Amino acid sequence: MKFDPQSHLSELDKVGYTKLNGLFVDQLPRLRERVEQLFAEEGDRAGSEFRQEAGCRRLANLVDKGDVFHSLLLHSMIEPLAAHVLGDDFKLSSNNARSVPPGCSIRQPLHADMGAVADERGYWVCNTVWLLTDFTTENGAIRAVPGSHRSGKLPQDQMDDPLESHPDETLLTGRAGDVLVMNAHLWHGAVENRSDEHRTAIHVFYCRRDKPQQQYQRGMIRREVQAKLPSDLRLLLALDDPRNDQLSTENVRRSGFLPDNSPNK
Ligand SMILES: O=C(O)CCC(=O)C(=O)O
Repeated sequence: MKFDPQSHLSELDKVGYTKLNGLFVDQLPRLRERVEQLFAEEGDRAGSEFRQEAGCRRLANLVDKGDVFHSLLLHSMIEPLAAHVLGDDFKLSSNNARSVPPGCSIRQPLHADMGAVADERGYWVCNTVWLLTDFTTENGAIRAVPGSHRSGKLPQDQMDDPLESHPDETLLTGRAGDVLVMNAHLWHGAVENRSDEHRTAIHVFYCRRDKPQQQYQRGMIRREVQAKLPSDLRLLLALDDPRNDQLSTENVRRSGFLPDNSPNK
């Protein structure tokens, strides 16, 4: 694998996403095994700590659910790209998985994650999608509108129906083991799965430190798991950050498009 940092940074600036090919191929078997084990263990509850999504399988709070996920959070190739979008002072916002079952006919509306709009300091959300399976033209890959992160607008305010195709949208395909890094203000959303296999990915979602986490890590990760985390991960997760406690405790858990039917709100 050969990476050209400058071309990834330029792509992030210009189109709003970039792909690192084959970055975690070695870790695929362990990650796939753990994700499928969690889907089996959690059954109907899977994803309920955040939001469940009609027609698709989700997992939330992965930092709590295995060391195998921890190595993705501070990857040396990803950190500079996230910092390019967010500035150096960023934290984890959430760590989830999403899997589109074979034949799933439901698509996501175009959205920006958390419904986030860049503010006077600039961008504040950056998502990384770790492909556990190939993303093909048939199996529920992510569509995105290149350059839309620069619009300062949300699709729901600009389109009659964000479920419809956008004239400029393109499909982000890739191979298992690739990582897609997205400026998460980019208008994007996964499409239907017309194949006969699951399409599965892990999301490591970051935000600027002055914003709320999508999922309050200190409140969700069990104390015994927190106690074993090294200092660089504690910092990333904002476990010892009183400002984050304030920002992230009250009714956040915001999705860019999923309704909140959680009993916590
Ligand atoms: O399909 C995926 O893994 C990403 C979907 C997405 O954009 C989201 O759930 O916000």
